[in-house]
Amino acid sequence: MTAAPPDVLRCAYAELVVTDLAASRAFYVDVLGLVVTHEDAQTLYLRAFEEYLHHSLILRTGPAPALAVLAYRVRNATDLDLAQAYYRELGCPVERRPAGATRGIGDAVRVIDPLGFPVEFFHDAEHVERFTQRYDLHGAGALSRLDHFNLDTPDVAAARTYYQGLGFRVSEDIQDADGTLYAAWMFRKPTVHDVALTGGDGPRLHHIAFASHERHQILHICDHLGALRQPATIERGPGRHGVSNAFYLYLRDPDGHRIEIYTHDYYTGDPDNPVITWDVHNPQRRDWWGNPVVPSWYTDASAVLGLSGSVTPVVTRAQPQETDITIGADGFSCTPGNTEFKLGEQV
Ligand code: XXG
Ligand code: FE2
Repeated sequence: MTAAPPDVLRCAYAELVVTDLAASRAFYVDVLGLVVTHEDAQTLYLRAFEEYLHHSLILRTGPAPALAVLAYRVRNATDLDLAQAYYRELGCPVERRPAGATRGIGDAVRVIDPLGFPVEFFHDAEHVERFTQRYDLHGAGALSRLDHFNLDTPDVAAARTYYQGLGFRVSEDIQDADGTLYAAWMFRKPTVHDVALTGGDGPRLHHIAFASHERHQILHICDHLGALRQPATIERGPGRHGVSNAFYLYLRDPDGHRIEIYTHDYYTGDPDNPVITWDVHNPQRRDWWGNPVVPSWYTDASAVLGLSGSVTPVVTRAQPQETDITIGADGFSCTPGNTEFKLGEQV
């Protein structure tokens, strides 16, 4: 590569295709409490309480559930030219989009990245009121901001190399003694991740995650769903992750898109932030308390669309899957008594 990558600030928004906007509104607005910046008959533009850009989530009506785009914000408007040249050199489809092509978003570059995901880079965006101290509007389950994307991709090592080229650093990963990579967590903003790469058939969207400030907000969302008699919306958790140390909850929206609520990971911004590698046999890696991971969490994910809106075919993972392995915290089996989970220097 001779072209320089754009300077990515952070994950910024996702657009999901949903089949019943009223049902989606009931979930994202009435239960999760996201703020509506704008809505029309086809579309909802949502943000969390601390966000001042126009939206961090777009829900658009369509024939079948899918991911339409993942968007990263770049530092300067000039980074869009860099993005265009960078992806052209990679041989990826590239599209320049004028300001307003997406409501609230300025000039942008959209690509199909080498992993097959539809990705947008933008800098300018409309500012709206930041509701940080509008406590009169915060519910008990208030969400503060978008935290990360999680992507299913068949070859995690190749995906890690691609994201490293884009300037992302690894915070944590899951490997086996042969060096097979099962998952990697990568960041631009100084948290554990902006994007997680999960080994699986892909490209598919595993989940998007919103951060809350406190654990009690996550617990309230569980209670709220219980009171609505919708416990099946809760797929996994609440619990404490091993990777990231965050407190978590995974929900499935009315179309099956997976949404994580996430809080209390750690600062990663120093240049020598240590990488933590977990052995795939460590039963605490995905749940610190050793609770089972439901099989659907490993198998289910959302289809992704190409730039023209057609569904992208999925490539099967050829390497071993976590679900094939004897793992304690995945609900399939356990290796009791095996305390030798250390890989290299790491926990
Ligand atoms: O955000 C995350 C996750 O990628 O959703 C999953 C942090 C940790 C984990 S894991 O299940 O590996 O603990
Ligand atoms: Fe996550």
